Amino acid sequence: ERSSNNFNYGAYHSLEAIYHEMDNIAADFPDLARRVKIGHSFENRPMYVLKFSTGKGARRPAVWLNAGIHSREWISQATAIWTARKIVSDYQRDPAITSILEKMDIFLLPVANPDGYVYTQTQNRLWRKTRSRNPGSSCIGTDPNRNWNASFAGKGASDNPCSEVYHGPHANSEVEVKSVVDFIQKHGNFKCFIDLHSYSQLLMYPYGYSVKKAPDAKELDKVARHAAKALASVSGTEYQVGPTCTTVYPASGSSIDWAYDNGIKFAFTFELRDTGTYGFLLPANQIIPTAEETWLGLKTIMEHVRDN
Ligand code: ING
Ligand code: ZN
Repeated sequence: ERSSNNFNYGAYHSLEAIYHEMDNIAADFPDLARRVKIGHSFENRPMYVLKFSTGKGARRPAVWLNAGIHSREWISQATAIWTARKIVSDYQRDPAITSILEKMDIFLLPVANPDGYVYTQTQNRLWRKTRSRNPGSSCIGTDPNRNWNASFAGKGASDNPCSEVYHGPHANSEVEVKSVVDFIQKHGNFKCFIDLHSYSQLLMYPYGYSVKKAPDAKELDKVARHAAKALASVSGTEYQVGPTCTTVYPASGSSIDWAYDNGIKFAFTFELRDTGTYGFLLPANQIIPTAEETWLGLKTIMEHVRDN
């Protein structure tokens, strides 16, 4: 049974509600969207992606849109599910998304850290990490954005399980990270990886693990500036653009550095609204304005990927 129009995109939702809305989107647009289980979390919750495809050929060039890797950054998961509905609504209406989907598939993971998300809704609103156990420590969880196999355990990550940036016992130790890595590697044709975080209003590209310049830095900077400009055109929200390491701080083992070093050239991280007034506790009345402006940034990047 369908219930497409009762999900309030201007509110924050439970994991179950988000998963149910993903199912509804797929049911409403069976020729365009499919919900795919890519794995499960430490606490055995399913991990679902929406695959958007116009169905012409297997393993087409693809875009990975990642959200909610840090559970407390609720604007990320909320922007992602809004974006899912936007893609199906605008296909064959907006020439930009239509042409993107004529050439590429989009995979969208709205809740990359389901256990953490449930924990922020029930126990501790400001929980960031996974919920995996750490043998020999009473502290819980690993930072899933320090756990990727890209200069693992280097600068800007901690070997202390009690740290908010604990890198975990080894790269891909977190089943949530491993599930994404395995899916992307098995697919083999991803051209773009975008990770949505909050907050600070930044648009960044590799590297975080070093101040070394990415070979494609010039092009990535140009694309990011173009995207930030499009984003700002909606309601004037200003983003700073640059490589992670010098724009925020050094950080090893991150998703976009792994993507970039594994052949996915167009690797970006958005730090969504705001700049600190509300921080992680962004009021729900900013969800739709944030998602609307972010969509223009995402489309600008995907159009560049389409044409390159
Ligand atoms: N910020 C990111 C973090 O993981 C980041 C910054 C982006 C690091 C890209 C590495 C790569 O710390 C938040 N808010 O989580
Ligand atoms: Zn984050």
